[in-house]
Formats: sequence, C-alpha cells, structure tokens
Amino acid sequence: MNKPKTLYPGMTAVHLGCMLGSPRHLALRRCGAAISRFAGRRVCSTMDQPEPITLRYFACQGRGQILRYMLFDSGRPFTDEIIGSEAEYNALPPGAMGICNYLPVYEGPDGSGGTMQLGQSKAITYHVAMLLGYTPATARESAKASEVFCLASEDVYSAILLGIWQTHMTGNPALVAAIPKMRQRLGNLETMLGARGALGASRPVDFSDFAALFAVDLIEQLFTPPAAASVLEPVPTVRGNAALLRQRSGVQAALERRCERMTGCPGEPEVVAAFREMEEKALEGAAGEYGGS
Ligand SMILES: N[C@@H](CCC(=O)N[C@@H](CS)C(=O)NCC(=O)O)C(=O)O
Repeated sequence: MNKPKTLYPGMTAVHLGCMLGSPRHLALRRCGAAISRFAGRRVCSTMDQPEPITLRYFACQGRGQILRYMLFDSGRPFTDEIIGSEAEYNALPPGAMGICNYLPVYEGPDGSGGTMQLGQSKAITYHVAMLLGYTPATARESAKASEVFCLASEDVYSAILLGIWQTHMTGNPALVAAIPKMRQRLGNLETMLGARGALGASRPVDFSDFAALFAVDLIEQLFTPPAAASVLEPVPTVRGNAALLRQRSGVQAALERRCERMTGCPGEPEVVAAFREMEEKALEGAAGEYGGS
C-alpha cells in the first residue's frame, strides 16, 4: 500500500479519500452545458470557449464556492474541474495543485495577454473579479469591497469552515466556540453593506457580494432553519442582497451544481448534527462577545 500523503497536520490522503464527496458528489451533475470526463476527472464546461479558464477544486463548497459563483454569474466559459475522489486526486498531473500544492487553483488568462496559474482562493478572487468586471471602478469602492470581503470570508465563512474541521479533528466543540461572535460579525457586515447601498439600486455586483452570499449560505446550511432565521433576521441588507443574487441565472446555475458538502471534512454530517444539538447554547453566548478571533 502506498504511504499516505500528508495533507493537513494529522491528516492523510486516506482522510482525503473519505472527505471527498458522497456518492452524490461522484455522480455527474447537470450544469446547463457540456459535462464530460477528462483524464478521469469530473469536468463541467460551457461551450465555445474562446480563452479557457479552469477552476480546479475539491467536491465541496469550501474555498471554491465564491469563485464558482463569480464564474457562473459572469457567463464566461470556464471549466469547473471537481476533484471528486482520492483516485482523481492521486491522478492529478504534476503541478496541477500549483505552487502552494493546494486547491483551489486557477488556470487561465493573466489579464495581460498571457496565461497563468494561480493559487490561494483570495488571490484568485481578486484576479477573477478584475478579469470579469467584479472589481469596483474606483480605488475607494474597491477598498470598501475588500473590507466586506475580508469580514465575510475571514470572520464568517472561514470561521465556520475551520470550526467544522477543528471539531472533527480535535473532538472539541470548536464550532460552538466559533459561533458566539457570528451575530456581531453579521451585524458588522450589515453596517458595511448598508453603507455601500443595496445591490441593484445604487451599485453593481462586485466580488464581495458573492462572499456575503456564501456567508449566508453557510449559516443556512449549518443551523436549523429557526436558528438561521434568528441570526439573519437582524441583518436585512445581508439577506436582501443574498436574495437578489440568488435570482440571477448564473447564481442559480452555480446553486444547481453546488456541492453538497460545505467542507471536505469526512465527519461533516456528524459534526453538523452534533452542532445542532448545541446551537442554542452557541447562540446564547452571542451577546456581548468582543475581541479575539
Ligand atoms: N490559503 C489557501 C488554503 C487552501 C487549502 O487549505 N486547500 C485545501 C483544501 S480546502 C487543500 O488543498 N488541501 C490539500 C492539501 O493540503 O494537500 C486558500 O485560501 O486557497
């Protein structure tokens, strides 16, 4: 047997094999375009690709979801390459995971007439946003979009994704510990988005809006419906913007194809079920929590 490849500390390719996808992930899904198998990997691509773009990522939402939202929403032809099994992971050609040896990886135009490979989900977000017209026109607006993006990604959705991982790996209720600040963080998101103006009325969609949408997505997937409603009720701009984005055909295409798993954590269903037993306790701690991360 091959020696397992080390992935995260304390985690091996054997874990990866478990963490990658339920049978649903491994099935071919409709994507409103051509679906084919290429080099053993599941691939969805739109037709008539003038300049190919490939997004390569695992069969989970994780650090790929806002990229998928942007790419689908743009209508730009791209290949959504989903690595759905350990065998597919092991069959990746050298260099497919980029310089960081991580996914997601972007391959496509560099915006300067050439092509490039890019790793790191945030760097990919900034690049794809620039390429596809999701970067605000002024430096000020761009900075304000980054502010929203950083809050939504680091303080909301990465906290949830890492909480799921840590809970699985340590057996501690790390997810519960990540939740008390969610109301405060969503409140900050509400203030920031409110200050920028509601989508459609005063400004076009930019990359940060997809990050805010994904934050809402994760909260709705993680909590029971009443708890999600109680967290989202006080943030009408966040909810309203998410609802507007979900009406867009590209976002709907991305949602139709959305991976079932939030993370690739092998124990995610159990972690989430256990969390729901404790969600009330987690939310009780939500008042008056400041500082730290
Ligand atoms: N900071 C990186 C983190 C990427 C990352 O942790 N990727 C994980 C999957 S979500 C991965 O590729 N794990 C496989 C490995 O470490 O070999 C980013 O934001 O892109």
